[in-house]
Amino acid sequence: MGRFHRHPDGTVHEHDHDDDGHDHHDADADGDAEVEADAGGGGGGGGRDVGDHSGYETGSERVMVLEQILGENDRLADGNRALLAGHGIASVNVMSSPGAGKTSLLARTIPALRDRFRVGVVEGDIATSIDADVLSDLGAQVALVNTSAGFGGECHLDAVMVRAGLDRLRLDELDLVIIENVGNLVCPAEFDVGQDARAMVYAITEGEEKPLKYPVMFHAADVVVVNKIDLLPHLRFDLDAFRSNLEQVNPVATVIELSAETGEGVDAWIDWLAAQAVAGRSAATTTAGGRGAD
Ligand SMILES: Nc1nc2c(ncn2[C@@H]2O[C@H](COP(=O)(O)OP(=O)(O)O)[C@@H](O)[C@H]2O)c(=O)[nH]1
Ligand SMILES: [Mg+2]
Repeated sequence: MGRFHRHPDGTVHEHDHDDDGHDHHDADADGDAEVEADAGGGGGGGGRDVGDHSGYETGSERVMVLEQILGENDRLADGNRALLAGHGIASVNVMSSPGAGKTSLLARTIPALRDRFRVGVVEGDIATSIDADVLSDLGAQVALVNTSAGFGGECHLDAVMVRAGLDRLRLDELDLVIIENVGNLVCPAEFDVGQDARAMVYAITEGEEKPLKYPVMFHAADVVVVNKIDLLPHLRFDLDAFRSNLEQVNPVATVIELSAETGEGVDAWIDWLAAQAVAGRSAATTTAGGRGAD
């Protein structure tokens, strides 16, 4: 996950969560991406033209506030993680731009997993219950979190909002919680909500260059679902160029190409999710065994 950092000279950068003490290059030797944050007070771009940041005079203060908000969010996210782990529930945070196909994919996912795992959904939307209604009709427990209702219309879910959703699910009856985040290619990647894994749904209609333009999101993902491949014959889309762009930003993500519309490739996604659920279950068993549970 990206993080804003303020340096003694006033420059501001966004760093990977585990990344520390590095130089200010565009990408580390291990492929980790670093991103110039728009809040930059100095805007040092190593000779690269990163645009004019000189008008942004409140950069340092803004970053301090952001760090405090994110720090508090991380604390609450750890609470969500502990709550879910205590119930033996695995959780996946599904993120994408609006319309990439999150709900369509979940509508295929819930029936496919139903016989093996009890799936709950925290459905994040700025407004309406349209997606929540679609998924509840499939028999899943669904907790709707409208960010416009009491959460200021946020463009992402944070740990507090997800907790509000989890509190409305019967956790004792679940094996896997899928969080459909608010459609946005930037903000959701900044907020840990207590998930075990992050999935990103990317649609080929979005263009090959998106991993380079939105590296924080693509870098944060454990799995990148490449959706809408049924449209390949109709688009001027270069799949190899996309794969290469993704590789630059995130060389380790699992990549699953599929069509939520036709179902092609969806089995690989179901298998990936099932593996998450099994891992969550066995982690809970191990912990319970360690405590000498009967
Ligand atoms: N052709 C095609 N359309 C899709 C696919 N997946 C989703 N869509 C369409 O894309 C639109 C947005 O999908 P939705 O699941 O609501 O996206 P979300 O905003 O990410 O939840 C809808 O019109 C879907 O029917 C796909 O694999 N192929
Ligand atoms: Mg949706």
